[in-house]
Amino acid sequence: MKHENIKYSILLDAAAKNVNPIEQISKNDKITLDEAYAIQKNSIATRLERGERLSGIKLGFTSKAKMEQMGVHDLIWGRLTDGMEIKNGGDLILNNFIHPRVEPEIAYLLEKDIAEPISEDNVFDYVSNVAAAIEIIDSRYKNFKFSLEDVIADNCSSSGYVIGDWKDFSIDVSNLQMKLQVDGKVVQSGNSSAILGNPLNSLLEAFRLANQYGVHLKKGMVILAGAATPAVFVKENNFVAVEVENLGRVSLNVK
Ligand code: OOG
Ligand code: MG
Repeated sequence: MKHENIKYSILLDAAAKNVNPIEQISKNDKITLDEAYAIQKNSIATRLERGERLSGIKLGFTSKAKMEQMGVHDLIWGRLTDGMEIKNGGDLILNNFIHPRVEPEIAYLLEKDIAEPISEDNVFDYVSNVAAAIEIIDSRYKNFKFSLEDVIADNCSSSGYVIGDWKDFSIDVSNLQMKLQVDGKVVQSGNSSAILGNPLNSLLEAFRLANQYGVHLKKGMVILAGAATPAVFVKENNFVAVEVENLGRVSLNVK
């Protein structure tokens, strides 16, 4: 890995750890997509060395609404760690975030280590559950602005997630109403079909990417399919809930 890229991976990790945003890489340097993913990997490796554990992966920009909000038009993926998980109904501590946003998502749970390519035919052997979820994204770049390469290097803004009660994977999630509420008011609403036509496509895409990039997905890990609507900034004392038709409700308190 290039010296400069190691430096960026350290800067991004420090920005998250110290809750202090940095300049976009693209302001000074032109990196390739491969370099951006290498920076992400190295940056997250530093977190893992501090004792966090890889808990899954997330996809981003799987809906038009998200692409348009952020001006980025390609599918991206990032790593989740156990340190990012907030229990359902738990607290998001604002001091630990730079400028957090929340978005409504669908999560999947793996019931077996992935040991072969996954398609619609064998996905039922590996995935047991699905749930409503909230993702907390928190760009490590100033003003939440980035290029495609910038956001990939920054682990796709991943910074937290909350999973609702797990439901059976056999539930059809291709066409479900999804609502994001803040303090009891609906602030975004959409449909799960906005996520690559069906969140299941996102799941299959996640398996393909994990395989391509050599990420070992294991039993108990989660996959976030990507938001169905634009994300919303939160502030102190907000109560955030996501409701997905047939999957129920998941929430957090901003403290
Ligand atoms: C990048 C992360 C995108 C999604 O669900 O589309 C994402 C960002 O918007 O900061 O997580
Ligand atoms: Mg997301």
